[in-house]
Formats: sequence, C-alpha cells, structure tokens
Amino acid sequence: MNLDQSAALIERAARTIPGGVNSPVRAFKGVGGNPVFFTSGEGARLRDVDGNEYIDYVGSWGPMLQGHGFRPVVDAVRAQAVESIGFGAPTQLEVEMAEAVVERVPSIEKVRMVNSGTEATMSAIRLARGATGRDRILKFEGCYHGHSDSLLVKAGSGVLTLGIPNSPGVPEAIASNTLTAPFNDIDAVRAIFAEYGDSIACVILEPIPGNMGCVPPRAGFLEGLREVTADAGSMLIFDEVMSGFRVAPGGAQELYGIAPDLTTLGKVIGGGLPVGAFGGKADIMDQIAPDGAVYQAGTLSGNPLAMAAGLEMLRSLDAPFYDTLAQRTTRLVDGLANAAAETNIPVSTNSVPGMFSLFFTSGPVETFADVSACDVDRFKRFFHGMLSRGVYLAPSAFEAGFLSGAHDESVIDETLAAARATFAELLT
Ligand code: HOZ
Repeated sequence: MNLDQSAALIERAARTIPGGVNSPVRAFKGVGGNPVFFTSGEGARLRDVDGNEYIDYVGSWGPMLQGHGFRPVVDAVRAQAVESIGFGAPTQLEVEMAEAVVERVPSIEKVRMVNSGTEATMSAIRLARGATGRDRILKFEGCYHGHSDSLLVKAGSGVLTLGIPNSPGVPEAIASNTLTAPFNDIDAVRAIFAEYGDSIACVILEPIPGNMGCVPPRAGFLEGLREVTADAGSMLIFDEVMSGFRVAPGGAQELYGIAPDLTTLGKVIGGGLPVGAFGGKADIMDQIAPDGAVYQAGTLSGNPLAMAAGLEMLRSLDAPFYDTLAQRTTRLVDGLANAAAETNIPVSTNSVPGMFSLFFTSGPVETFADVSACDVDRFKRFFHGMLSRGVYLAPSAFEAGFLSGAHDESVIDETLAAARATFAELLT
C-alpha cells in the first residue's frame, strides 16, 4: 500500500500544527507510523490522499451513524447553507431539535445546545455545582468527558493513549475537587460517598465507556449509582456523547432503564457537524441563564447547519435501523472472536449496538485495570495488519470501534476476511 502522500502531509503539517494534528489520537502515537490523510468517504468506505480505500470503523468517532455522504444530511446542509450559515439568533430549527431530543431521550425535559462534547460536560458540571452548591465531582478512571480542567483527571481517550494521567496546566485547586473511582465498582463509589457524600455535586460517567475501548456497565452498576446519588442529594450525569442515539433511540439510559438527572450529548445529534448538548429535568435546566443564575452561552450554539444536519440524521433512525445495527454489530464481534480462536490468539470482545472493542487478553474486560492489562503491542500489529488490508480502525488500543447503517453484511464479511489474514500474520 502506497502512503507517500500521507507521509509527506504529516511532515508538512508538523511545521505549522502541534504534532501535525488537531486532536492527539489522530497522530498514530498509539500505534506507531504515520497518520493517514483522508479525502472523501461514501457509505462505510473512506479514500485517502494516495487513492487507497478503507472500510471505516471510526465514523468520525461516532456521528456517521448512516455512513459517509448520507444524502438526507448532505442535502439538508446544502439547502440550509443557501438560506443562512448562522444568525447568532433563535431559529425554528433549534426548537425542532429540542423537541426531537425530548421526544427520544427519556430523562430530558429541556435541552441546551452547545458546540462540542467538551462544552456539554463542562456546562453540565457547572450546572450541577450551581444547583447543589457543592464543589466536588466524582468521575471514573478511563472515562473521558472532553478536555476541560475538572475532567482531565485519570481520563481515557488521548490522555490514556499518550500516558498523561493528569495534564500539566490543570490547577491543583481544580483537580483536587475531582474524585475518581474504578469504573464498574459500586462498592468503591459507596465508600467515597460515605466519606464525601455531602460535598459531591455530581457523579459523571459514560454509561457505556467508549474512551478506554468499549466497556459496558456491569449489571446493577448504573442502578447502584442512581441510588447512591439520590440518597446523597448529588446529581447523576450520563455522558451520552458516544452512546446517545446510537445504542438505542434514547441512548444508554433507554437501553438500561436508568434516568440520570442530566445528560450530555453530541456527535449523532449534529449529523457530523460540530455540536453538543446538555439536558435534563426542567427544574434543573431552568437554573441556566437567562432564567437562572448559572451562566452558559455560545455564539455558534444551535447553529442552523448543525441543527439541519442533526434533524435529518435523527429522522432517519427508525426501529428497523436499530435492529439491523445490533445484528450487524453481533455478526462483526462474533466473527472477530471466531477468527482469533482459529489461531488461538487470546482476545476478548465487548460490544453494544453500534460500538465494539477487541482486546488482546484472555479474560473479560470490565474495568480500567482489565483494559490496562491488555497486550498493546499485539494491538499495534493488528491495527497495521488491518490497515494494510484496507480496514481503518481507531489508531489506539483505548478507543472503541463504530459501525453505521452502511456497514452491511458484505462489508462485515470483507472485514472478517482481513481479520483472519491479520490474526494469522500475528503468529509469525
Ligand atoms: N478523543 C476522541 C475520541 N475519543 C478523538 C477525537 C478526534 O481525534 O477526532
């Protein structure tokens, strides 16, 4: 496979962009080698600057739920661009988006649009602190909620990939208000609440973490969090930036039947354009400015291009879509596990509808400690073997894979053929 143009571009990029990339995981530091520079995508497939084609399991890290170039979204963006790209003033599209979110996500009665997942989680935490009058928050090891100060403590995603557990530049005074617990360990959470419960404003988590790889919650974990937070007068925040509208129309909270106080959203809701949102019960959301005193604002918030794209995306996601996505995810992960078994290479797979991970370890992967114990070197070889066979996986052992409606059975079978050849190569 010729990757000369990509190699030339990363060298050129590094002269004017830190590390040559605008988000660290893209730099391939987690797998070695040069990042691939892409030019276009259609359905489940991507094309790079050297003319190579790949099956895409990144999907822009989640939002491409119908694959690339999804016509209704492209047409909506084009039509809206002709009307206006933005006003910095209210539009009917924002109202329709809020109604679409409230209709789908069980616990949300009111929602505020922002521009990224980072903004959404940062704002939700400010609201939780403002509403409770408490400063401490509790997050989980390996969960990633964007790059705001309070949340860059034992985080997943890029900081985990690069081995930066606590980022320089985050004041100690802020980090000290962030408590951490092991994901899926309700006893640890209870112990922390026994000591600090009356000073904890909120517990924030990815109900299905995708930023240390895909690690679903153990039975009873989310229920336990709901109970502990309610007893202590703390808020429970589900970060559904990845799982929202993906694992079910109403996200993880619908899948597991748990109602958080606040929810953060992103990715799918913008159809691929930059967007985020946070929402929850009306009496909490009403404490946000202008009705309430907790301040939050944004010139580009509710941008009409993003709203038009997101609305078309949401309209396309009917019940058969979710059934098919779930079936195809199962076909893929079962196929990967079987392909590995043929070579006796120990792997463990995790999945929820539309999201998956393949871990190079023999045991189940349910905690950050389990993730950390996986064979990262083997993952790197697997990643490059798949890449050379035209399958683009997330360039880190600590990120999830994403499927779309465009990943049909033939795409999955092609992926599995590449996986069989790659597993065989790992034995050599
Ligand atoms: N941290 C993001 C996924 N977990 C990656 C974002 C990007 O590189 O675009």
